[in-house]
Amino acid sequence: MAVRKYDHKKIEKKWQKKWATGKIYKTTEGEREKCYVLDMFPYPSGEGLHVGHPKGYIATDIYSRFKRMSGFEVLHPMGWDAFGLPAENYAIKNKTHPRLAVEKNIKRYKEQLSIIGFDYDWSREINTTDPAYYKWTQWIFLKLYERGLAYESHEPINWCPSCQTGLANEDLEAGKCERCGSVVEKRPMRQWVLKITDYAERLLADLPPLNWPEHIKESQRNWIGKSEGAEIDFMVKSAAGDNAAGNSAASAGEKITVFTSRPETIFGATYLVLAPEHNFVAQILPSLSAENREEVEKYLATAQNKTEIDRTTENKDKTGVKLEGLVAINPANDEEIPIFVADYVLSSYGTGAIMAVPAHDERDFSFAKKYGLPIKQVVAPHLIDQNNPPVDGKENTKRVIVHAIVKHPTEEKFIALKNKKFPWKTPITGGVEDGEEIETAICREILEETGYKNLKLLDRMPYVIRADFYAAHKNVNRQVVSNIFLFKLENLDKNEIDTSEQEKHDVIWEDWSKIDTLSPVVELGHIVNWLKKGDHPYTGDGVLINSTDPFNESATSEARSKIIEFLAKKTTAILTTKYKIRDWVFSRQRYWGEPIPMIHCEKCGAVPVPEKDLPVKLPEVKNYEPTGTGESPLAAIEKWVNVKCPKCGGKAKRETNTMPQWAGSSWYYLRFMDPKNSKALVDPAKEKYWNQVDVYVGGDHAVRHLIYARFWHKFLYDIGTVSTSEPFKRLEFLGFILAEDGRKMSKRYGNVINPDDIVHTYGADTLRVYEMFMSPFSQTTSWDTKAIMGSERFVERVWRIGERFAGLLGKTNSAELLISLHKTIKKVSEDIETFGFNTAISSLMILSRELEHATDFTAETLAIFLKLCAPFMPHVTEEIWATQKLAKNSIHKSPWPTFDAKLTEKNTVKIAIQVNGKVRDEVKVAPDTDEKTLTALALERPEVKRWLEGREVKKTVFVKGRILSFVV
Ligand code: ANZ
Ligand code: ZN
Repeated sequence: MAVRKYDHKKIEKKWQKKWATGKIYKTTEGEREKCYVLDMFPYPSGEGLHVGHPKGYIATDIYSRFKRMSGFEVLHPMGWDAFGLPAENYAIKNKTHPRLAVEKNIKRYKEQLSIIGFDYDWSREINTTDPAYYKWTQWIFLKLYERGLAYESHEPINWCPSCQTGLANEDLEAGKCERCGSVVEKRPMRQWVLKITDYAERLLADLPPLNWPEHIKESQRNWIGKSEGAEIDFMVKSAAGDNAAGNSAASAGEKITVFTSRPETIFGATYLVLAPEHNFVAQILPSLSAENREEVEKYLATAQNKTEIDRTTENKDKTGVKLEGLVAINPANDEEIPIFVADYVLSSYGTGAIMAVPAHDERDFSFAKKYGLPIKQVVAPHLIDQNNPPVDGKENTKRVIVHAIVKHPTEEKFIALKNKKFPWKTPITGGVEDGEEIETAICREILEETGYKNLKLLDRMPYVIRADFYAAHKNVNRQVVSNIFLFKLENLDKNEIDTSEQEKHDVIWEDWSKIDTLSPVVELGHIVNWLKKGDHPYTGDGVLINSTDPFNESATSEARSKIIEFLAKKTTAILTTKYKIRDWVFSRQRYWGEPIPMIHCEKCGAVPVPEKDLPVKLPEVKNYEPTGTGESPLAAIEKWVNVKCPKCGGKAKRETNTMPQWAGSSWYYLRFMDPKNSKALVDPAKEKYWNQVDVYVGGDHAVRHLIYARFWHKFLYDIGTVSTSEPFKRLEFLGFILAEDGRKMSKRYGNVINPDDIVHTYGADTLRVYEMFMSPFSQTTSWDTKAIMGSERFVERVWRIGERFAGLLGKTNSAELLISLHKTIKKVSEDIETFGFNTAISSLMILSRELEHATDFTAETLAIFLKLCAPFMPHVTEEIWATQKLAKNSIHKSPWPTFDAKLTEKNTVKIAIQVNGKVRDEVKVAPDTDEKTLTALALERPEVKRWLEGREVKKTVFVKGRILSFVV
């Protein structure tokens, strides 16, 4: 029988048309269990789609087809996020109205999407710029306003000088405008702000049960930035002996409230720091000495020009200036400590003032080193020797001990004491006698144990360690405080060592690189870390030292609240919680956004537009370019701006700021449930039915969109609009497709690959298979046009199997084929469910080879195979389905195959694939798979291909059921 040629163009066009006219993907709310599958909808840019964009869409298409065939009522919609700067800037550049530009771009996107064969129900298409849609975006704003969650503010906000608009914190990347890369300025400006901070705790608390990638949850957590700590008041007074009378007058009785996440470290607070913007700085300025004032003013000016990132980056040089003539009183011990102004403290977090504890905070540590301020350790790491833990009932003895690392005078070596009885090597260690100086003690110890006498002290570890263990030789528990020193020998002159010492250990020179192989002191980790990283403070938990009783020796976790209680008797000190997230700056001074539905009346102030007057439509204008003055272009349209106050009927003006680009996308997934409803945002029954989005797929916006949408969703839950408190049950984050040159695909680089061209040359089915096969879904990979051929061959093989079937009897399956078939059903079902598309495809490839070489198989087997392939290659499978008359209805409406567990449990073996003797891959096959099948299979595997690329296979060695080896 002649095999017809596979003509993807004809087939794909034909079926796309039939599916559309037959409305086979129409979604209705029914009796069946539902499944809501959603892509992060695109904003239709002027550049059109490149091959990277459809990756997520292909995945949801496969998933939704699989779910539909598995008996679910599937909602898989598509729409357009079309407000915002990208559309507006495109329009300005191309001198068309944004509305027209958006219409044109949407048309182009739809064409591009439609030729890939997606199963969207287009009757549910939405567009955020459609007044019928943004009426509800405005409605949500009114509800937020009603409940006090939208307010006006005049605080300085981020202003992008190039985009000419205010921005939210979420719109910044490393202090720059995320869109255009300009350094943002702080500008005081009237704006609308949404109180997302009211939801901070819930946004955090509801994360754990979500089936989202851990790194996305972590980004959300970091953005919310919860910090439990305390606010503590420090009194200010003029420095003793200072006759700056002005200061004492200006500051008498003043107090500075600090926020700290570590109140238990307060005995180590050796100075205070104020953010340059802190009120107290401006207040005290006039009473500073002329010299100091000038210094401070100069400092304030430079700080103003730095971004927050520059100010807070860990390894950046910390700068600051001291307020002369003033001190603060540490309420824990009444010590007088200096006050600094330094820009590593931000005014926007906590209280804008800190107590600096240089011994336990990196930033304070580097600042204190630079300015020569005291560093006082108050927390010691508390280690328990797990090999030698304290024994209950034994006497506890306290000791101060010392460890020394002693370097060779000329070589990269250090001294280790090699024990003669036990297999260990230790640093030089000794106890400090009562009344003895620590340095003296260690020098004595080195001399006694090694005989070396000309020592030079190089450094001392900046903190001591508390360690507990059982000292077997003395039959007591030891609680030690250990001090660590680094010495270098001036020369190798030495004294004779005592025989008692000689019996205990040998003195050996170890290579410096072996420093972490010393044993068995528990402090070793800390020591090595110090030697490798250099001086750094201890920032972890432990036990308190150098504080007062009863706090000394207590665990940091316990000391926190006890110290606050103690402080509260002397000053104001309370435990509190802070969040890093800031309220959402919601105004944009641009044209292309939803008008904020507010009216400003001379008498009544800000008055909301009555609900019945929604939507407030964006007026048609000639000039929509930004004014740059901080006013929206809408302000110039008098006919639109001047209105009557809805409250008093007097003269009033519309709000002319528009909403940010993230408004419409913060609730669109709800509208897909009920896109045409003019009475409500979503019908409650429909909302109940579709409930949460079951799988949400996208590859951007780890923070912004997801946090905004969660915020609005929770708000809508609170006002009874939705019945769930989280919008997206499961999130799959996709890895991007980069250009062949490994860079981002962009017109700018001239490396864009257009999906239309790929569909034209290879067909949509091949494009779909390739994008899913190229790598695990969440992995970022470069496009490789050469590699498409493998997917093309696979699709063609499926076609040939269909054609070949016509020539078979169609009566029997071999036992082995049946096993493979059922295993493949299981594997493909599981893999699609977990987004393991690439492995699903490889198991289909394996099965396809078996079908190609089988002597006979039944129509049922062919039907099952096609169904498994259908979500990946919907066109070619539908065509074979129809020509082989496997059923009347579309394959995409047929039930998903089920597997027989008895068959899937049958054995298969793992075959190692070697290239030049090295195992490069592994495949699972039936135990008696022959060489030919296996070779063909192996040659298709990406790993094997990689090793064979450009080389000639000289020989293959095959051991049945075990190994296939290529020699090249
Ligand atoms: C004393 C202290 C001791 C601190 C210590 C840390 C370690 P998180 O955990 O991120 O919330 N801080 C407070 N307000 C600040 C501001 N406006 N700008 C810069 N730093 C500020 O950080 C809270 C800690 O960061 C606070 O606790 C404070 O330093 C500092 F061993 O106080 B801490
Ligand atoms: Zn910008």
